[in-house]
Amino acid sequence: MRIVVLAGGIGGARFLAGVRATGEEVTAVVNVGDDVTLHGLRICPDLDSVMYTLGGGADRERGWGRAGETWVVKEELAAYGAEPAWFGLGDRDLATHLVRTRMLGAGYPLSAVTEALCARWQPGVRLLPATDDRLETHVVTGGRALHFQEWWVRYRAELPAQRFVFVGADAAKPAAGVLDALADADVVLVAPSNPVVSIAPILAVTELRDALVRGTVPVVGISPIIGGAPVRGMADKCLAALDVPCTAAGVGDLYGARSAGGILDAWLVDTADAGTGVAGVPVRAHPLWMSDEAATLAIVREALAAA
Ligand code: FO1
Repeated sequence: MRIVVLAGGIGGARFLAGVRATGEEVTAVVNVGDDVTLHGLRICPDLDSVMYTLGGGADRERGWGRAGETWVVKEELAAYGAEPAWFGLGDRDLATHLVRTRMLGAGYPLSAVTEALCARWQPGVRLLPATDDRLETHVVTGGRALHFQEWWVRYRAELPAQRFVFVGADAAKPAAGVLDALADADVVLVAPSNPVVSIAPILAVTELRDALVRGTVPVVGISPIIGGAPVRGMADKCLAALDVPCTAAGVGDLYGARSAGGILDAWLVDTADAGTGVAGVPVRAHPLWMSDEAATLAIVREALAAA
């Protein structure tokens, strides 16, 4: 069976470990809206979180960056007063950004760069960026726009977001391989990632979203909200900016039923949210805590059954 997963970073990586455990052929279409250029290097947080986590190199509790990381270069940068000091670049992580930046500079698309980096990490799933073009999430707050990373890392998402703008989305095309993967898939899963800053920037790539909506491949979403709270991260602050209720129903409605121009054919909610209704979308309740890979695999099997 061919499974395509739309995913963000930390939650997406944990979910993908369960999808990989099915032993099926898995392609992850990963958010690039978090990507940023800092200190002259192109950094792709969600692609790297998935690659390191599935490749066994991630720092488990941090959720991003490398295990066994050191921060000597970061300290040296700070000694020079080289801004931004609020974004932590680890010494091991830097090698990834140096290789990526050099390959991008040589003209390779991000999809080829990702494939090259994955040759080392062997994540066990195929990683594709949603687009090879520039697409960056900027946050409008207090009448000005901040790059997502500044809002998220420097200000811990404490500044009230009025709007999220996916800069470049209008011109962005699906990355090489994405449309073929969607066309050949037996099922598409929407990972329990942040719906606003991880999944929405993927769906902002118009041809990608159209391929989902107009395709015949069943799309099953897994709720990132359990009992009215995000499993991890700050989805609640992001949803608030869109006036979307921080509930399993709210996110299900945000994605919408395929029959109503949305993307969902089925919606998986936690047992705490059993009875959730989403217009036009069959809902199934199943424990959604990804406490370990076996639990995540059970969630994936339930999603495949829903498909
Ligand atoms: N998150 C932080 O909270 N602080 C950091 O200093 C930080 C550095 C960083 C470096 C590389 C990278 O790939 C991710 C990094 N992140 C950091 C996480 C990142 O901001 C978020 O994980 C994603 O963008 C949100 O999914």
